Amino acid sequence: MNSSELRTASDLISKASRVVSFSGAGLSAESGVATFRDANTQGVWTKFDPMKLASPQGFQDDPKLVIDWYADRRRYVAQAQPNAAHVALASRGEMQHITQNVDDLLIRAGVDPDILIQLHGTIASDHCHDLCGYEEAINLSDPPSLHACPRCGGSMRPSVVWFGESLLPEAWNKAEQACIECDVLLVIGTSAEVYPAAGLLDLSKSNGATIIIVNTESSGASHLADLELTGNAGEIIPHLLR
Ligand code: BV8
Ligand code: ZN
Repeated sequence: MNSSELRTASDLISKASRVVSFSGAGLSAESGVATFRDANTQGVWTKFDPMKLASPQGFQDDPKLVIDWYADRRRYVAQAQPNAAHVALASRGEMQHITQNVDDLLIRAGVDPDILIQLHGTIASDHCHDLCGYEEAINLSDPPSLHACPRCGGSMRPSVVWFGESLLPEAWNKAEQACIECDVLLVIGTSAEVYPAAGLLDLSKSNGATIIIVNTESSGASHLADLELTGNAGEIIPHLLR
């Protein structure tokens, strides 16, 4: 990435009236939270496929294995710190933030939960898999093991959207609206391979937004980029938003 691209991108953002960020696991990579693509860097889980574990089928097949996997991820997230990209995004109170990430690093960096859209839910709470409506906040540093819903006796599971599950309508509608209305969509650290979330990038482009991508490599969104800045989010985002 050269400095003139950085300047151009920074000018586009400063002149825009409505900037929305759209982030994926790469935003948290420099905080030590493994991405899905190289989830295998998370040691003990090298022999498991996240796509299998993050699914209702995986939970049905081996609920203890799935809950233990989330407990391990929760402990990782608890000891992780927001990186410079999270902090830079949090410094821009006028922006709206859409994330596929289930960690709480943007919130811990100071992003107002009211302007944060967690498309795939949050690892910081559990709810009843039998949908009685019971939910509870989780202590990420001391996560629960597999346990029954205290209200109906069903199974408690993380409040994330698993593969094969629908996204929450409220989050989806808010994200769609933001992508349609924004002038600049700042796409950070996503392979843009997970749908329907990745479809929001095409929607935003077709509604006239300028697409700026920050990623360490090309991605499923590269063909939509007006500008693609190659490098670490933790280094580039603070320059773009200062
Ligand atoms: C659904 C929560 C249907 C769990 C997650 C077409 C339409 C609709 C659905 C589908 C479709 N095609 C296929 C599907 C099914 C599926 C899907 O998309 N599969 C993919 C893999 C092909 N989608 C679903 O199942 C969705 N649900 O469609 O329901 C339905 C309809 C009606 C009725 C019932 C059902 C649900 C998808 C949500 C899944 N849940 N997370 C959990 O986390 O435990 S998704 C999960 O994947 C995470 O959210 C994670 O964020 C995401 C992976 O994507 P990325 O964030 O992009 O991360 P990735 O590792 O891939 O990439 C990281 C990037 O960062 C890389 O590009 C890398 O280069 C870059 N990077 C690394 N370091 C840095 C960096 N960049 C900058 N700086 C760095 N330092
Ligand atoms: Zn219940």
